Amino acid sequence: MSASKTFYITTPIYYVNDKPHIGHAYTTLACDALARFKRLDGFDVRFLTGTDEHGQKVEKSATAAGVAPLAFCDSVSQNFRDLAAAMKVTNDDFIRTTEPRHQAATQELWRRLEERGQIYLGGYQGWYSVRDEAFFAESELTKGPNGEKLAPTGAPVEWVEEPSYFFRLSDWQEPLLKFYEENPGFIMPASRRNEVLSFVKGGLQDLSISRTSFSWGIPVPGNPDHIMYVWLDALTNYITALGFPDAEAPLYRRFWPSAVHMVGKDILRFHAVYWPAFLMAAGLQPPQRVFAHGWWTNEGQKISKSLGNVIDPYELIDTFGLDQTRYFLLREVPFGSDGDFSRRAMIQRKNSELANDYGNLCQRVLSMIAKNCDARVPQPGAFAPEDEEMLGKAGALLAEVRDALDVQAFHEALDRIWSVIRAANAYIDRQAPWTLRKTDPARMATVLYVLAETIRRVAILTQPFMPDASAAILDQVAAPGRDFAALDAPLVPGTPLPAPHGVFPRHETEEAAS
Ligand code: ME8
Repeated sequence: MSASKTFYITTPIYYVNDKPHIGHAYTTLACDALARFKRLDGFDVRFLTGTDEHGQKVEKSATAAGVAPLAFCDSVSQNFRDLAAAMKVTNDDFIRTTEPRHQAATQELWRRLEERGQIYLGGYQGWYSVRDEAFFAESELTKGPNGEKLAPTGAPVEWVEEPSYFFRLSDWQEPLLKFYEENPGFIMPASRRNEVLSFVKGGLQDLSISRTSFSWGIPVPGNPDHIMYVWLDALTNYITALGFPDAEAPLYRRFWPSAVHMVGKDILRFHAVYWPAFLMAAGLQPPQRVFAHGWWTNEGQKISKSLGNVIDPYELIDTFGLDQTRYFLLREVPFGSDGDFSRRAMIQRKNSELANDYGNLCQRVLSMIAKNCDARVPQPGAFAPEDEEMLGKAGALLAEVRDALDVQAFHEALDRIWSVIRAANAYIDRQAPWTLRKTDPARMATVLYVLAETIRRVAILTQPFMPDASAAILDQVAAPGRDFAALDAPLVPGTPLPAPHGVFPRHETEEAAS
């Protein structure tokens, strides 16, 4: 493995004011698919997720639950950890912002900013939304039905007047614009990049980065009356987890700044404006990419606790299966766009793309081999042009999937894979090995070999998306290796195969039949 091929992927760290839902599951699964893909592709990968535990929102939730903040954080953070495990997420680390390592890193970042003259003490007067943990200018506010002032996100705002430290964000407008210009792939997708560019071009104001009116946060070094603004605290997690401030820390040296931060579009500004500004101001390098994906709705409605339509990821996994859920979330919506969850669409994809297209292909080929080829990898004869064409399509797939995932286009990667699955189903129908069984058994063996080899290649590439089903398929064809280097190690004729079994059950309900 080449040491230069490193890949650092992060999820947002989730607030512990709520239990995990489909939106959190989505971001984490997307990161997991990428991390798995890069590992199979020979990269040295670091994958981080975790929880964001400070701030007024969490403090209020703990008070409402009648529990001390840390005890509250302990239990909700554990829910996020458990969900990651239930989804077979392969994160290497799970960070909590209440850990001592994080307090040390955040205070050190503050000191560096202060040493470089980037922080000054002033007073803050303005509107704050606790739900967004963000300050808003009067001009950004809208009016609610009763004339109350609302943040652009629809969250209520409160007037805050308190002493505060400020970060000289206004100094970073030009350096940020230059950075975006020189790194066109920093903000993805392109539409979001334009949004950020026009925000920054509109002018940046200094940012209030400390609070005094509550205490659940990291103390400001040298002035413990202040705690740090929760976003300065939270963003620092990405370097804490690599061992910052120790510049010699092996993880920091290996993985910074190769980071891809995966976030929802709601928190793009914090990641694409404030975070690189903090880093540059502290003399550190900004990350490689921030990808902002879209927003899920439920059967056409905004997902919210008050509407009672929050989708529980455990329920999805129980009802539809883990691999099916992973597949659906990454296939249904072009990554970056908003998407709607509907049971109908979920069942449709589970039945037509997984059970019919992929599942039936495997089942038809493997049961024919079990019955007619002595349950061994068949011995092929010379390949006909149509065989070469089929194998060629399967052989070209890695490059296509790699290109798609380099720009986080999960839906496109899956679409490419499915075009090969469909081509294989068309090939089997055209070649009709069930007829060849009587007329030309040698040709049947060749056709079945081509199909088994195609299935092997496809299953190696579906591993990042559907790890369990793909592993079961690879077992059933006795694949000699599992990573992408093994794509070039074809099935060995004569190898005994285990008894085939289906891995993509149909979803049998009244809904499915309707
Ligand atoms: O913002 N559709 O945490 P958070 C898609 N702690 N994704 C969704 C979603 C939906 N309906 N709802 C949530 C925070 N998400 C901060 C982050 S990072 C340094 C600090 C996902 O618990 C999406 O990734 O509010 C979104 O950005 C994230 O959850 C917000 O999680």
